[in-house]
Amino acid sequence: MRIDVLTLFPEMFESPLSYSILKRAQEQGIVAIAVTNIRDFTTDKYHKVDDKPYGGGPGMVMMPGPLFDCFEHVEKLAPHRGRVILLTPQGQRFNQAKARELAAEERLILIAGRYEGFDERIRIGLNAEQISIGDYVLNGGELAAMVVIDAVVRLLPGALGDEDSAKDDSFSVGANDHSPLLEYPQYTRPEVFRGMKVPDILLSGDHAKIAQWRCEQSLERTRQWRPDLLDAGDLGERR
Ligand code: 9D3
Repeated sequence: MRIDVLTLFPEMFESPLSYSILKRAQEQGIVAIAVTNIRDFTTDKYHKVDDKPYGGGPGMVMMPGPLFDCFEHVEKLAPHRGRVILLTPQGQRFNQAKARELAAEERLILIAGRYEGFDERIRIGLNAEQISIGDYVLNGGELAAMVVIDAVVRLLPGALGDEDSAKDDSFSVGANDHSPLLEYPQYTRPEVFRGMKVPDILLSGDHAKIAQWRCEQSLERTRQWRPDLLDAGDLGERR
């Protein structure tokens, strides 16, 4: 997969892309991620990328000119157009189903905005989809773009080591990436930590019993902490 990111703050992407799974996936050629600065496509003396909204109102709006020029440059860097996605608070809520859908693409072009928003002709002219990562206000689309990249890349074949991917296989009980249930409680050494003991069942060696216990724990925690996940609508959506 190739992912292009258009942003006014390319440096923000450097650190998140240089660790762990995202780093390894790039090194192994599973994904190529290119970050392009929209400001490089300004033509005026002040490298202006925003302007006042027509009709008045607070804040500034991203101008269409530099973004279109940037997009048209980036678009030509690879054969497929793929999916063109604006990160905006108005978008559809990003979730695991959307991550799986995007992971099936050859290419993504993510556009992160700043200021109060994009000139509407950007969305229309680029025929872009919109994605929001949740109902809270960020300072721009960059962190949202990184969230999408993180969630999508780990789904690409080979991106996870064997150890990680095994968790998602059909033999795991209770929670996995396709399940609407929360994770069961996990323990590692020592057997007793500050007076708190690992549940006996996990030390019993009875794998059928352990599987059943984990399943019950997943269900109970979901009931207690995320009952919304057990709503019929949600169950259907995730399958
Ligand atoms: C005054 C109305 N505000 C909309 C809620 C203006 C506004 C605030 C913050 C416009 C853009 C932003 C910056 N946010 C994003 O670019 C963004 C975002 C977010 O704020 N929350 C969740 N997902 C996303 S994706 C991009």
